[in-house]
Amino acid sequence: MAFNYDEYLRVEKMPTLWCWGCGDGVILKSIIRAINAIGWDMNDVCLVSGIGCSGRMSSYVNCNTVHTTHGRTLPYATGIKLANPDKHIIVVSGDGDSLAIGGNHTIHACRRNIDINHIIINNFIYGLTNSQTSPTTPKGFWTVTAPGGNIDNQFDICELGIAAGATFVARESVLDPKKIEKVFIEGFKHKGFSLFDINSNCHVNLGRKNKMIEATDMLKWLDSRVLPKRKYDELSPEDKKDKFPTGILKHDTEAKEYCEAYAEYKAKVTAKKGGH
Ligand SMILES: Cc1ncc(C[n+]2csc(CCOP(=O)(O)OP(=O)(O)O)c2C)c(N)n1
Repeated sequence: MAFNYDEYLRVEKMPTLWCWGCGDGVILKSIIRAINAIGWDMNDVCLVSGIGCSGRMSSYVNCNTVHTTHGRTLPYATGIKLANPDKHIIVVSGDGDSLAIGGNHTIHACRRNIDINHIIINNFIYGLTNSQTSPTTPKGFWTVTAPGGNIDNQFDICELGIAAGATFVARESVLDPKKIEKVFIEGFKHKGFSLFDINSNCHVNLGRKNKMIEATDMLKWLDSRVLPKRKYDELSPEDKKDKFPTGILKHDTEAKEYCEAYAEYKAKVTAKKGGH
């Protein structure tokens, strides 16, 4: 559907600070398109971001925004949602922000099933600070903190979210913006915690330092790792190694949402105290 993107953007902040060709721009556009498709009023949306290249997202979207500290997006977002249960909360953070310094908050937000949409821009590296290893950096990759090649195992963001209790979990890559938009629409409408693992390119601070010389080499690498869940499920266990399913991987509409549980709790406790 054609619409005026400028209404959703802080045009005075353009051009963005992101490197040319960065996947963050694809994700920005997908967020806007999903909000437009659902028909949310931007006055009812709050976008919370952390520190990192991904953290710049809150500078560009023309809604209520909070640019918080590194690793602490979800505590801020949880407070905002509990105080404003009728508002729509979108959290955008990097793989370092959400899984290293903020890993604890991520698993507990999944467990609580609070109605927050948590987008992890997974570019497999600390982008802003020039290439430190993150919890999703693949084994063997050069990073500034592992110049001999990363030896750590990686988190699978979706498996982590499913195990921790997130009720909507999806993965897509920036190679498929229409699919990102689709999972955002479904996840944003979902009442509960929605976790998105959006695979993105950092061709400057990861790709070109790992023999992916052209920006498009990193895009090809991204594309080679993912395939739709339906096709992934048909692979042998051996072929599944280093491949990741895309699409909606979990959608549980039955689980109790946290703001509702909290309202019930508050009513119960208040009644016990005789209404005070
Ligand atoms: C408490 C704290 N520790 C460390 C930093 C430095 N720092 C800023 S951004 C960042 C990592 C960014 O990586 P990621 O979260 O993956 O986001 P990206 O830049 O790749 O989008 C770090 C370590 C900080 N700002 N605050």
